[in-house]
Amino acid sequence: MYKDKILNLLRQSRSGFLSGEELAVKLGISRTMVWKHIKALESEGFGIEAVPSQGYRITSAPDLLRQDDIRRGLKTRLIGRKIHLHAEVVSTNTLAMDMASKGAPEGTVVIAETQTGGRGRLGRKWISPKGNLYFSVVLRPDLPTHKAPLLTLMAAVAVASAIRKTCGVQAVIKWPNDILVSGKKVSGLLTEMSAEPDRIRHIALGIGVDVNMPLDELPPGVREGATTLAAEAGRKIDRTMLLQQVLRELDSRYRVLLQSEADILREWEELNVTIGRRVSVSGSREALEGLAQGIDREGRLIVKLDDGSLRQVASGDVTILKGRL
Ligand code: BT5
Repeated sequence: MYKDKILNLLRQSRSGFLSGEELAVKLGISRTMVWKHIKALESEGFGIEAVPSQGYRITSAPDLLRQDDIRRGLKTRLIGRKIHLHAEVVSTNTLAMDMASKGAPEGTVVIAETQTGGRGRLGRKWISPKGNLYFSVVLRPDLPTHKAPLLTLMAAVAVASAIRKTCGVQAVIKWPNDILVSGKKVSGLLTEMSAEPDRIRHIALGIGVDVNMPLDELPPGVREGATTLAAEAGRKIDRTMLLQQVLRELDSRYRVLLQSEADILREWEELNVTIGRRVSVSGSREALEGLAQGIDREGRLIVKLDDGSLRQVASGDVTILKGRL
């Protein structure tokens, strides 16, 4: 606590400097305690200069997410009311689902710097090195279960627009849960649900974004289909700003979605690269190939097969068949 306060005071100081004495007085603690907290900050990776007669000054900060930084200027109504930040977890989605079942309030966000058992869909892995974003949002939407896929579409819109605004790259959505930049995956979404027979009880909306990691952190076979925002933007990305923007975009769209899905679906259509393309779909009930014609009001993909018949696909993996449009 004092550690964070010292950090904030130093950051707010006009000259950048504050003496041990000034910090001690402002916080009502001894100078020895100030010194101990300065040492603790240094051990967390902060560069702190101590200049005689001027005091302490921050010269560099570790590339770590911090509660205070995330909260500062966030200004969301619901999403991020509670934030749990961890250095390492097995999976933020597993943790968020567990917390939700124990009563965690709607809007709780669980974040980790790295995951040891990050999960994709269908038992697949989400490789989670440091330098990226991994987080899950607890939602308790008053919606029937068949509308749950709309939350994934909403999250995809939020992530794609946040990436566009924060990083200035053309992020697009591939149905159902991929965000692509330059045709490569930069983010994946995992929506998990606990439900009554017909109503959603709670949802964990899991979001992984490849931000600043070196691409060779991903194994061959995965690397070729992936990219990072830093690589695409040609600069290191401020993860806190990106995270805040995703949370803001989720916050406003969630409210809209609970009223009517029309606006979200329209935005989704504008940002997606699936509709109008020839696709093959695997991992759903039947493997099929055809023209992706649109999505219905529940977020299912409508595929027109070559015999002219229509199929509504609720889940699966889509490959866009280039050159056969
Ligand atoms: C997804 O699954 O794309 C959902 C990923 C969701 C991850 C978030 S992180 C926070 C939260 N906590 C979790 O445990 N999960 C969520 P899917 O469509 O099944 O794609 C998985 C496939 O993407 C893998 O089989 C790999 O081929 C590829 N992949 C794995 N790690 C990747 C990465 N870091 N970047 C890009 N592609 C990756």
